[in-house]
Amino acid sequence: MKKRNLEELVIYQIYPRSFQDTSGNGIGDLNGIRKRLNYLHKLGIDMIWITPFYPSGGRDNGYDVKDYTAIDPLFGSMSDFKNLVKEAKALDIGIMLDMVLNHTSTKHKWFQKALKGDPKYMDYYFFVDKPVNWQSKFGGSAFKYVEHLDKYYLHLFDEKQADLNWENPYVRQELYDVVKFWMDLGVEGFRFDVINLISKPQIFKDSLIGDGRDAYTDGEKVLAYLQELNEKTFGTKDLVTVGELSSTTAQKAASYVNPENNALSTAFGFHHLKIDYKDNLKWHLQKPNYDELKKILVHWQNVMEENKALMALFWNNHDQPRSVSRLGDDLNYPYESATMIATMMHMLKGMPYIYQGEELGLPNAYFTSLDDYKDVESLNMIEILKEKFTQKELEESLSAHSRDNGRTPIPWDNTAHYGFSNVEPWIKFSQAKNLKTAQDVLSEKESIFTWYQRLIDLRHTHKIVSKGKVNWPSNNNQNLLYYTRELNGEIWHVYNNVTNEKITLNLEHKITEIILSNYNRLKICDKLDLEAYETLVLKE
Ligand code: TEU
Repeated sequence: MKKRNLEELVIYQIYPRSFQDTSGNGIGDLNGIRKRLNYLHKLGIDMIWITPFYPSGGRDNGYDVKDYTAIDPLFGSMSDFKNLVKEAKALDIGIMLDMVLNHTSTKHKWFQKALKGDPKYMDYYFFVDKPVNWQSKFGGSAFKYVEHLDKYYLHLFDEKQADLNWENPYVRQELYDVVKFWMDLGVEGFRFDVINLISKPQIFKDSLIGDGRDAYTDGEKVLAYLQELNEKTFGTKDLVTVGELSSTTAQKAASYVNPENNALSTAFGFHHLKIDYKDNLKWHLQKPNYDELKKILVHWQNVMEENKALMALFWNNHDQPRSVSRLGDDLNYPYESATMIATMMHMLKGMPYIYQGEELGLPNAYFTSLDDYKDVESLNMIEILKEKFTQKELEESLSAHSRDNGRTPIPWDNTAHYGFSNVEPWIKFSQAKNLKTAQDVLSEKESIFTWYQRLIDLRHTHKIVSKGKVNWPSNNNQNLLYYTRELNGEIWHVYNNVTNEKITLNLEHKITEIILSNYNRLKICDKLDLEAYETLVLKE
C-alpha cells in the first residue's frame, strides 16, 4: 500500500462470494478478486478488506470459522492468496483481512474437543449448567443445550457459532498466533468482527433489559484485551485496524481508537444505520429519520475529535441494505441520490469504506419470494416473525432490511450471468427494474463510479478533507444536512438535500470555487434552490 496518513486512506470492502467467480461454481473467489484488481486500481482505493474466506461451517457465509489459517477450497488456494497479495501490492493496494475472534464454528476442532468433554477445550468456550435470558442476535435463546454433557454453551450469534472465552489466556494466545500468521503473509490490515463483545461477565445473570446486551456489550476488559492484541501482534507495524462495534457508545468507541490507548486505528459504529428502525427494532420499518441522523453524526464526530480518534465512515456492508435504495431513490434519482449519499459521508472526518457495488449504484435485491433469501439471520427471522407479521408485512420487512440486499452478485457486464460467473450464482442477482452493469456505468462520461473516483482523489490530495475541522452551523431545515470543513482559514461548505423536495438556500458567504456538484452547476448565486438529492461542496 502507498504510504499515507491514516485519515487519507479509503478502503474497499469485498464480499468474495458475490464479487467475481472464476472457477465456475457460482461462488466468487480469490482469483476473481485478482481479475478485478485493475478495476479497483482505477477506482483509486488504497486497501481492500476481504470478508472471511477460511474453511467454515457454512452457516453464516464464512463468519463461522472452522480453521483460521487456511483457505476454503470454494474460494481458491493459499497460492492464489499469495498471488493476490503480490499483485495487489504491485498496484499499491493493501490487503485487510477479517478476523472473527469472538466465536468459532461448532465444527472447529477446539469445539469438537470440547464436545467430547475435554476440560481444556471446554474452557475455550462458555459451558454453563443453567442458561440465562440472553437472546441470540439472530433470534432465540443465546444458549444451546448439549445433552450428553448436560450443559449449555453460549452463542451470541447462530447456535453453530460458539463464543470463545477470552478470559482464558491460552485462547488469547491462539488468536494472536492467527493474526501473526496472516501478517507474515504480507497482510497490511485487519477488521475485527464484533470485537466489543469479547469480554463477558464473570458470572452470567439474567439481563435487566431482557436480551443480555447490557451484560456482554463493551465488557470490562475489552480495551485491555485490545491493547494486549495490539502489543502481541501488529503494534510495532504500520497496520490499519478497524473494530466492528456492536451497540456501543461513542465514548466507548473512542476509547478503543484513541491513538494514546494503543488499541485500534478505527471503528465501525452502527447507530446511523438504525434511523429507519421503528423503536430501534430492525424488522419494524419506518422512514429514515434525518433529524436523528444529524444528531448521531454530530455526536460521533465531536466525540471522536475530542479523543483525536478516527471513525470509519460507511453506509454499506454485507450486513446492510443498499444505501441508494434505503435512503435515496434508486428508480427516479439513482445518480443524484447515490452521489449525494456518498458525498455526505465522504466529506466527513474519518476513514471511508466503500462496499462492492456501491460505486455502481447497485440497488437492493428486490427479491419477489421469501424462498430467494439465503442469509441465516433472514431465515431465522422468517420463522420467528411469521407468527406475528402478516405475509405482506414479512415480505416488506425482509425486502427492506434483509442482509441479502447487500449480498447479490456484482453484475459486471451484459453477457450471460452478467459476467459474474458462467453458471447460475449461489444467490440471485438484484431483481431491481433498472439494474445497471459495471460495463454500463463505466461507459458513462459522468457516472457514480467517476464521482467516487473524485471523492477518493479529494481525500488523497486535499488536507482539508482528511484533517479539517468539522463544524455544524445551525440550520433548521430538517431535509438539509449541512456541515463545513475548515483548515488554516480555508472553509468548505457541504450541502446535502436528503429528499426529493427543493430547498431554498441563501448563501451568506462569497464562494470562490465549486468543488463538487451532482447537478453540474457552473455558477453559484447567493440564492439558489437545491434540487432533489442535490449535493454541493463549495469553497468559500
Ligand atoms: O456482524 C455483527 C452484527 O451484529 C451485525 O452487523 C449483524 O449482522 C446485524 O446486527 C444483524 O441484524 C458481524 C458480521 O459482519 C456478520 O456478517 C456476522 O454474521 C456476525 O458478525 C457474526 O460473526
